[in-house]
Amino acid sequence: MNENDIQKLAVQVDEAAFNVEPLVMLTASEPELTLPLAYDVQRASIERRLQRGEELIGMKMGLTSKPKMQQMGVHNPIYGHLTSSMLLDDGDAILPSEHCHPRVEPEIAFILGEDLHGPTTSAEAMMHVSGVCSALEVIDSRYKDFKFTLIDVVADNASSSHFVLGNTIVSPEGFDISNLGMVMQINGKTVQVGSSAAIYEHPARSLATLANLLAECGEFLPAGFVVLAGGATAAVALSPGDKVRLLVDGLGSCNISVSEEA
Ligand code: OOG
Ligand code: MG
Repeated sequence: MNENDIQKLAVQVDEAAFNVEPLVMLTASEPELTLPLAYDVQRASIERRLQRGEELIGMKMGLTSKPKMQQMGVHNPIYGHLTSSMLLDDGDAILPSEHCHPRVEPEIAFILGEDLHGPTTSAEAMMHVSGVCSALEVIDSRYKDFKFTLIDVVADNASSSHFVLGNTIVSPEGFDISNLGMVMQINGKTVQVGSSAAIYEHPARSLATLANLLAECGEFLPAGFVVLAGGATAAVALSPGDKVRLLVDGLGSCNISVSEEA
C-alpha cells in the first residue's frame, strides 16, 4: 500500500462520518491493510478534519475493559484522536441525523497539566495529570451493523463521535481513582453499573499505555490534552429523546441527550 491508497481509505472513513453513510469494512476489500497502516489511515482522516478547521484536543483509549472487548469481539486496546467538534458541553444533545447508530459508554477522563512522554509507568503518568473527571462517550462506528475487526476500527478512529466531560474536575493528588463506582442511567433507569477498576485494571494504566504507544511513533501527549481512558462497561444503543446521566463516586455526574427530531 502506498500513500495514495492510505489517502483513499482516509477519505472513505471521513466521508462516511461526514455523510452518515455506513461503510462495508475496509479489510473486506483491502487484505494488505495492517494495523500500523490502519493507524496511518486514522491519522490521515484526522488531518482532513484539521484542514476543515477542527482542532486536536485529546486522545482516547478504547477496548480497555473486558465488557467492551466482549461486546465488540475485539480484544486489543486501541487509541483514537479527539477533535474540537467532538466535544460537547455537559447536558448538550446530539442529533440523530448526524449519527449512523450511536451508542453511549461511561468513562473516566484525564486532563493533562504537563506534557506526557512515554515510556512511562502508571504512577509517573498520573504526576502529569492536573484533573480527573467523569465522561460519557458517544461512539458511532462507520461500519455497517457496528461490526468490525481490530484493523477496521483503528482506521475508523476507534468509532469516535462525541464526548462530554463532567463539570466536577478533581485533582488526582490524594484521590484514589482505582475503584470508583460508575452508574449510567437512561431516562432515569439504570442501564449499566461498573467500576473504574474495569478500565485496564486501573484508568492510569490506560493513560500510561497510550503514552507508551505514542512514544513508539515519536509522539507524546501535550499539556492541556483530554484523555478518555475507555468505557468501563458495554456501550448502550441510543434512541431519539434519550437522556443519559453518568454518576461516578467522587466525580459527580455528567449528562448527554439525544434530540427528539433529526
Ligand atoms: C470501539 C471504540 C471503543 C471504548 O471506550 O472502549 C471505545 C467501539 O467499541 O466501537 O471507545
Ligand atoms: Mg470509549
